[in-house]
Amino acid sequence: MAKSQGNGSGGRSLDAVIVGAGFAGMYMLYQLRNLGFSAKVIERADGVGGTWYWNRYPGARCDVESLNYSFSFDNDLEQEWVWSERYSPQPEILKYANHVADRFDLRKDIEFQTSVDKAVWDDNECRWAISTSKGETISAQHYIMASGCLSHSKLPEIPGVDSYQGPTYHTGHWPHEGVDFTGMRIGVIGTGSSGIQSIPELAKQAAHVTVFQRTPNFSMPAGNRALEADEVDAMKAIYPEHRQAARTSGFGVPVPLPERSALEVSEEERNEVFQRGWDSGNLVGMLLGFNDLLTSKEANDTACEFVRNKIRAIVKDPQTAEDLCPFDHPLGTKRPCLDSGYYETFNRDNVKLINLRRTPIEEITPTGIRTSDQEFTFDAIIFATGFDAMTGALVAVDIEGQDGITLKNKWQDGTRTYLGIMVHGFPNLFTITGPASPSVFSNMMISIEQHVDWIAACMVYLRDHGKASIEASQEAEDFWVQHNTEAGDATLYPLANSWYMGSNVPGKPRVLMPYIGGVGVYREECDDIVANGYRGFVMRDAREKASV
Ligand code: FAD
Ligand code: N01
Repeated sequence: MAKSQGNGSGGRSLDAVIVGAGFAGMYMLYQLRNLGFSAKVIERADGVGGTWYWNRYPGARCDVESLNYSFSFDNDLEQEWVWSERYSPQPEILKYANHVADRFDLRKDIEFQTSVDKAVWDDNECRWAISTSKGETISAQHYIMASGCLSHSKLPEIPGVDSYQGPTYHTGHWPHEGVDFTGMRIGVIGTGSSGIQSIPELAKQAAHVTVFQRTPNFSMPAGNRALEADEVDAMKAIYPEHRQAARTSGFGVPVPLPERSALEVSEEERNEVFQRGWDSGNLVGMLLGFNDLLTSKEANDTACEFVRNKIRAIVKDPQTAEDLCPFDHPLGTKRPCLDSGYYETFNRDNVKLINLRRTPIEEITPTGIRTSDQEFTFDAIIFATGFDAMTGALVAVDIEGQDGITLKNKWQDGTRTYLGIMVHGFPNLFTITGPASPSVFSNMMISIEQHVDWIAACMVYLRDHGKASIEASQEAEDFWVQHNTEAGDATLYPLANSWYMGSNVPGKPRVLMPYIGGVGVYREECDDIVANGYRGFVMRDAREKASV
């Protein structure tokens, strides 16, 4: 077992540094420690949980069912933990993350309130020099980014965004003590999942809520409810088979795949299938009603119209209903949402929708928000404006690979990875749920576990074979970039201006970042690559220089 030791420049020397103590970083640490590697997690926050540490806004909860959205790597953990709701709320998921940290004694190897700011690859030593906000530079053979796909929050690019004098809150950085909006007039910018979850709760408390919507989203009722003891027991009895089915599924949740096209059935039958999907309270319930909803615009249009008719039936004011109806993207191509009374909230007297397509925001003022036709005064403004997704947290660290090339520069025209796990020119850098892996197109727990297991096995292989480094070859990376693009181009995803496509960040290259080939197919590919001697990867013996 490699011991943590000095690196000659005052810092420590480790087998691995892991960035982030969300579910990915915690499981990575657990695995590496069990395998005898010296590893430390560096985490900016003062606690574990990642997403569930930061996103504490009212109404925050998962939208993959808790019985699926949980770790499967430890049978006892799986059997002992009891989820209270179908879609458990943020405090319970954070409690689970803390339970995992305590149960496996992870905290002793996590350094909180510390950021990783820079990492430089030394091609002679085959090691990373990783600099932290505490002024330390740690030497590590392996550098593992578990920094999250949705952890780098962003404010809107609106003139005057810093000029508002009242309190502002971003859903991704919610105060730990909560916020009491009683009696306040508040403005909310953003109607993605965070806005859609929080607006109904905010409306119950605040005196008045003005919702600023640029793009209407498709949302379906979550059908959230308390879980019955017998259904939890029933799941626990079949967990091994259930998890295995999830690992080989398309989206990381075992659901039957449809065989028919939406266009080959009568309108009546189609609407019956959509109604079942709508009632299922399942994120992919409607999308998996037919086999062509993500590939045929004509088929997808029928599902869009079904949802729009639901919105029209729920929202009483016809203009508000029409403004809430999405027309600019196919269903599912922006992340679909599950809600608890979102559309109904617009029937309340204290909620008003502002359609920014008609009256855009011109500026944020010291007292509120001014659109092209009105000035609003608020006691607080909430930014539900999302994240620089997939790449934001990765390139926020100044990562310098071979020949001084930075990850940021390498990706300036679009993300390039092999399997979303490694990047050519950056040996021994692993990205958990990185770009071009199924990641956000899946139940993330399944994808996190698969990546962590793959990386851990790879590190064992290197150790057992006396290898100092592993790197994706240029050819393998080119192949995977092309494959990822082709998989995306066969779907409707490129039609939307979504964070999947990088469209929410000005200047970000327009590339479908996550891999849509499916969790099961992707896992097979990863396993096949290993079975074929790590096809597409180049390894170096200690101190051996190799041209890759
Ligand atoms: P994160 O949980 O994002 O953790 C990354 C950690 O890295 C953070 O704690 C961050 O502080 C730290 N970090 C980043 N950069 C640095 C640095 N330079 N130095 C130090 N620390 C750093 N997915 C699902 O599958 N189902 C769901 O229902 C679901 N719900 C979600 C709800 C919300 C509100 C959001 C925002 C996301 C949701 N997701 C969901 C996606 C979710 O992000 C993943 O499921 C999962 O929690 C990601 O875990 P992670 O460990 O990979 O990353
Ligand atoms: O962020 P988003 P999010 N002016 O990017 C608007 C996961 N998640 O935090 O669409 C006006 O989806 C922007 O408008 P537009 C999930 O994967 C899950 O809500 O760009 N508006 C959009 O409406 C999710 O997809 C859950 O036109 C501006 C909104 O802000 C991901 O995290 C809950 C604007 C941002 O929506 C991100 O969700 C929460 C501007 N200048 C999050 N800039 C679950 O339910 C941005 N917007 C499990």
